[in-house]
Amino acid sequence: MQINKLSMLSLAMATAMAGYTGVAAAKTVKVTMHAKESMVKIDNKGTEYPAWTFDGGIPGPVVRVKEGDTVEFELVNDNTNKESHSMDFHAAIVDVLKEFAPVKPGETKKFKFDAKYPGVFMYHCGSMPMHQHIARGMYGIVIVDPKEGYSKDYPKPDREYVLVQGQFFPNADDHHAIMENQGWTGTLINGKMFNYDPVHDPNASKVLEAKPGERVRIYYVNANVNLPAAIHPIAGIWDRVYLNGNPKNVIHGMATLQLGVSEAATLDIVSPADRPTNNAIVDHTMGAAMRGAITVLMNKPDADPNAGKGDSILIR
Ligand SMILES: [Cu+2]
Repeated sequence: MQINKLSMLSLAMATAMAGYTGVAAAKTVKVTMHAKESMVKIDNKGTEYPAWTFDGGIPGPVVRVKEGDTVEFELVNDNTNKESHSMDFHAAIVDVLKEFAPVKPGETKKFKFDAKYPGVFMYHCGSMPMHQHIARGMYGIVIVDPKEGYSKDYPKPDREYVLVQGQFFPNADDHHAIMENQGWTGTLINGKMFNYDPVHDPNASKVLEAKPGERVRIYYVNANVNLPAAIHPIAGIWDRVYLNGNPKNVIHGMATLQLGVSEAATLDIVSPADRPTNNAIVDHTMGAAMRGAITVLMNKPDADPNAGKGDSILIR
């Protein structure tokens, strides 16, 4: 993600000169992504897979803006690619035939949209066969922070983490099988099976970390091709769940949140303050959990002070 400070400045100045006060000026945020057809590692032991990606990783880059901002987006389809690709931002209100149209290899497309609603949103490639482009890794998350900022109803979290779930089909070329949900052998969390689960995968080395009693905010996207997800923090309860991540859509005390395909949510958990504990954030759909959808959250006094802060909310 790139932010064009000049554009931000000119808009901010224009707003200031128009006499507005008390409301943060809307910014223009420039985002450029390159479609890349490249090998990626889809598990902790380094198994390689011929992915299609935004910027070379699964998921693509985190796009984070504030409600009211304008996103100026550019998709570069590198001329080394074989496929057309496109961008479908669920945070955008535009024309599917215009802004989201396919971009051929060697071509570039630009469009812009205003982030009108706060929350969390999926993005994905919409080129045909769409299910294959998503299954091979072309998806990611947009976070639109509310313009009002934090409040009693939307408290400031101590840590933030992004979790994007996807289905893994090892036979990447068989798009008929992917459409029929056949041959699905893995669930990717931020691009890897058991990415943050050293309990079930001896090759896993990463976990989510927080200190006891901290409020941990998870931004979750279900980027599965065909299956809903049932998101549950084992040994915990979601203190608050914000449907689609919108602070107005709050539910308290949820054990499990069902997320349909492409659905996203913001989930808060607060661990006991008086002792170290662990949670396992799972897709409670057992076929998904056992294929890789288990994420360990360690709540410990010596948690890395930088984990889940600033720009390090998606752990690669
Ligand atoms: Cu694509």
